[in-house]
Amino acid sequence: MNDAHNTNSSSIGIFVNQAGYRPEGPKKAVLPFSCEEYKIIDTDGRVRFSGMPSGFGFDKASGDNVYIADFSRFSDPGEYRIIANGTSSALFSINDRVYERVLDSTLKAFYYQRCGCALDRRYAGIWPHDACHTEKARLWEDSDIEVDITGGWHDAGDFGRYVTPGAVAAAHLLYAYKLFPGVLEGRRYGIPADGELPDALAEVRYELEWLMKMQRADGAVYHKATSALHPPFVMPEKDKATIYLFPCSSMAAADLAAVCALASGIYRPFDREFADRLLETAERSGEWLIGHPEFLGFTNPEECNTGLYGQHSDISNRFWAFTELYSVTGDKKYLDLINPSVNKDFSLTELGHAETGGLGSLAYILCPQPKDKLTATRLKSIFYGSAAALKGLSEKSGYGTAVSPEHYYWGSNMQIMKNAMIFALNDVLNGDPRSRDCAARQLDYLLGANPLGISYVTGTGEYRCSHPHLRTAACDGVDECIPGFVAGGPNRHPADTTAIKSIEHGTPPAKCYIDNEDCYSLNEVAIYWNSPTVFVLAYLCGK
Ligand code: 9MR
Ligand code: ZN
Repeated sequence: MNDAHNTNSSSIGIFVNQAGYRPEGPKKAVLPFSCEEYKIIDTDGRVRFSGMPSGFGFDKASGDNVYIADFSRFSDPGEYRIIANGTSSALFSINDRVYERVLDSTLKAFYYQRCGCALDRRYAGIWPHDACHTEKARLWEDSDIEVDITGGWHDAGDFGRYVTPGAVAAAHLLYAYKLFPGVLEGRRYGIPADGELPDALAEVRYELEWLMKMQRADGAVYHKATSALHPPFVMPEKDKATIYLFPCSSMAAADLAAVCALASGIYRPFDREFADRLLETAERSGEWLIGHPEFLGFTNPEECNTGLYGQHSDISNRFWAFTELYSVTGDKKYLDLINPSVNKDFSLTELGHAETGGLGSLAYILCPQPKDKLTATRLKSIFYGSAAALKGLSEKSGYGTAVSPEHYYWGSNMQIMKNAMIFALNDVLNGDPRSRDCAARQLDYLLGANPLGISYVTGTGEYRCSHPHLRTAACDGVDECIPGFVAGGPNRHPADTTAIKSIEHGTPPAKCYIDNEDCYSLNEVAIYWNSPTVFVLAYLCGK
């Protein structure tokens, strides 16, 4: 077990991005107290820069009056702390490669989530483990029937594998590859190589192979593969509970069709056979969706308590599926299904893990096939409007955080990173240069420039999340936590026993967090919390 550290320690009263800042980029630290002067000192204790913080005022999410130390002018590469009033920031660096390091580690986290294969020391370092969940699964509705669905990524701190969040996480990585040329292509970050494939695509392929196994012969798709109950805290290879394939849902069919269609275009230059298989799978689920226009939701059977990922509608998922299918095939039957749905009432910028209208919009805008130019322009302007609204929100926050104080829910860090994705997309689609700094500021928050001064990414930063709700990390007997995982973050509606007991009533939203492995409603990890983070980092690395 790692040594606990107190995130409210007076030794870290000044909050910075603990991964650091690029020399030429904006640099802001946040102080929850006033002072005449702050100093930046290097590791020899020499003062390298000083300045006067400016008052921001009351920050509602933290309940603090905050002050901003803007040291953007200071650009000397090195390692520093900021000191003022007898308190200090955590150590941070200024160098060109701050984003690249975090990108590699948040990408590698997907490898650590692999199910069905041993994690070898060569790649896993001090966090190896034996192959897990290698048995066949049984159909929930007829347990005599066994199906091979080995592979894919564990969803989160549990060992469940769920189609909708898996498809969305894979899509975030695929779009990062597609939209930021040159960033993911050449990256080798220590996973088993797969021919000529860039590592990031090899990793996503691991998930895609599993996703395709979740398809039934008729194109319907099982919603999830989990044990009936959440497994105890054991290493995955020790979890021998029967895995069930739960009933199909139309969201699963749509998200599978969408991500396979998207992937078929991306993998084609590397591997035609794989691309064909992806496309056939996508079309089979596309046909199933067309033949089953009614919503097929998902509810957990009474005896099952694993993740629900339920929805009340599949309109956004169908929109995403048909736009990706149209984009890759040019088949008019899909276009005819997109046109009516684009005018229905759902968010056209939601980027998953449940609603996927934003992914559909993106597919439509980027689609090389004949399409309605006006619709494409309208969709682009919706991203512009959404980014403008988020910018307005961030200006009301002392930390520049693009989320309203009321919206610190379960997985708030995901919400903040998805909002950062909107900034990035606004830049990509509308060439809005203000978006870059807004996106970077969300990352500053995630990496320590937040009201608790903690980096929410394991392995990054001096004061960082080290006790995530992640079975492998809790049970491997290794002191150092597996790096690269994004914790859920502050949740003003704590929902697990330890969090409910520990978070005092009335705690400001952005402080409703403790670094405790029992707290699944605050401190769990999830693939779809890492994936928007990877996307944003890839965007910034490409700038
Ligand atoms: O991320 C999900 C969050 O939005 C929900 O509020 C929460 C409770 O239903 O579930 C979260 O998802 C969890 C999933 O159900 C099971 N695997 C772990 C996920 C992350 O906590
Ligand atoms: Zn497993």
